[in-house]
Amino acid sequence: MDKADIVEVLEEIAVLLELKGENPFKIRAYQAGARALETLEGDLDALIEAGDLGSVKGIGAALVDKIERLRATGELKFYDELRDSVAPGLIEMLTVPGLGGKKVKRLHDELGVDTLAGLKQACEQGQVAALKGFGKKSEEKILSGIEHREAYAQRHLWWKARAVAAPILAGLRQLEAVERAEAAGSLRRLKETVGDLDFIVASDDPDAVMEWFTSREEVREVTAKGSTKSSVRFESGLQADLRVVPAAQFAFALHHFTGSKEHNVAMRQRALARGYSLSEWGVVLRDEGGDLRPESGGGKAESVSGEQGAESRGRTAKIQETIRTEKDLFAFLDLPEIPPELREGMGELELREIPELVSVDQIQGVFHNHTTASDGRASIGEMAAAAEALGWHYLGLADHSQASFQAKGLDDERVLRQVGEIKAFNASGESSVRIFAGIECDILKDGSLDLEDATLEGLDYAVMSVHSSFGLSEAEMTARVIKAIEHPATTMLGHPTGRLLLRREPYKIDLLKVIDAAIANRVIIEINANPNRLDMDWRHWRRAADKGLMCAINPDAHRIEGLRHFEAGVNIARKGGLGPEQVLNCRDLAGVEQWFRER
Ligand code: DGT
Ligand code: CA
Ligand code: CA
Ligand code: ZN
Repeated sequence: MDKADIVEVLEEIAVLLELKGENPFKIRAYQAGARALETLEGDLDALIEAGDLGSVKGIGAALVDKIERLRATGELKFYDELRDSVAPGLIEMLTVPGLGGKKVKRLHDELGVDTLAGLKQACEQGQVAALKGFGKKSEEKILSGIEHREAYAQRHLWWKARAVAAPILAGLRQLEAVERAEAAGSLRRLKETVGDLDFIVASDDPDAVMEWFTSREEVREVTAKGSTKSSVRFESGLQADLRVVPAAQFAFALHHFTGSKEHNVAMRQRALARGYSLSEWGVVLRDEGGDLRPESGGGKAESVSGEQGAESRGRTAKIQETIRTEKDLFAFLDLPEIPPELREGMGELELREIPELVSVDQIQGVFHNHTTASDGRASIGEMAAAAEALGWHYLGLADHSQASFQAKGLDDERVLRQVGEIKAFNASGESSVRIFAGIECDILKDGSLDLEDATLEGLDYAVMSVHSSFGLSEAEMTARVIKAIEHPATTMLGHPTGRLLLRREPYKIDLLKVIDAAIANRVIIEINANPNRLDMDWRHWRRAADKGLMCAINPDAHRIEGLRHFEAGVNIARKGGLGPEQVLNCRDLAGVEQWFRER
């Protein structure tokens, strides 16, 4: 376990001890230990080796052994037993914003609640507001926290859903019985969150496919098993539907179950206007009144009598035969092949041609990443090596500024020192990747910046972000961010709404005004590609792209593995309709240097 993970365990132990009402000195020992370890300058392994961990101020004797164990094995019996000794409902309550160990303990002791449902009921009955130190406002906040949490629990991050879907799709494609297999639904449309997975398979041996699908090791529960459709639920709560169709229906089924619903409605209307009815089973001439549903045995089409019926049935069969792919289907309705990520029923059927969308292989580097100087876990050299392995030509580092003290943010002096280190690194020839010296500078409550102008001028570029005072009014927050955008040192605006998908709602801000200010000041807005953020949202990019706003895809990596998240950012850029011209990451090194210089 690395240092930062150990810090998290110590912090969690402190919260659990609070929850159990343990001795405050003991609790403080873990909090102090976590702080001491977090700010430790020297090498942890060397300290352990030399037996000197206990001499670090803040790390008491009781913690030395625990830290060493976590470092060596990643496990700690004391921690596991502590977690097991607390009711799971109480641990869940800790995930409600504003509830820490002490408060959860009081709710438990004084109201007897030990589940989220119980807490919700207590809020609804006004019992929480009546508790000393809570009040009406905090009751409302807890209640809305629980309600958001319930809604959140029904969806999953795209990144996690893809990780579950990928091996299933690969497995399906290897089955002998499977002719074609695709993932459909919101996953295929690259939505930021996914409700459930949808797989479409072409096969004439559905039972073999269903048997394989429902007997996967990762399946926790089979909720339906038939020869056309099966559904399963995985450990994480994520569910998946699998539909098996004959090869002749594959394109129709894939298109239908890719959705979105709104897109399907528009497609059906377009088909109707041309005299056809379109469904997941195929397309039929309307005057035939046909129905291709398999369980209806050919349906009403069967009941059409006489020569005319036979003739139109023949024509329908011919159309059906010529449509083997989605591209054929779109062409049949005189449409270009609309990529799944644009199928949201937001006017995509009016497109006469599909604009070029940015793609993963066009990305030449990324800009907003952290190192061990603030809260990242890799050094400059390690990050550069990882970027080189990804085939990139440049990498922007942007550690936190001082106001983000919990992230060990840099003050002016440390920023300038880091600039020196980056210059030396670039000069050393250690890596073919050029490192850009940047900062993720806090936008303070009044819109001023967290570092001196002279410091900001010494950087290649600067990302400005809001990390505090989320509760401002919309007007105040908008003015605050626009003030930062107007500062001459600002190159990019970081995660413009502060949302954490399925965890925290965006703060109030008028993005239309922010977008206009960014364009007027030639400031870039990032797509924060961390799968938890994906901020700015693609819905806003659709409009912003038309107005000419420039974008940067920023993984906000805190470890080398995090750089990979840039792919999630590319997805959102595509969904937002952005082409390579509007994405700074698609420029070569000279192009990026020029942009920074001109800004
Ligand atoms: P999700 O799972 O909530 O993230 O979103 P989707 O889009 O994957 O929705 P899902 O799984 O309920 O259904 C997959 C697709 O099937 C959906 O995008 C469109 C199609 N579909 C499902 N139900 C309906 C419906 O009632 N009408 C129409 N037109 N299409 C539907
Ligand atoms: Ca779905
Ligand atoms: Ca579904
Ligand atoms: Zn940030």
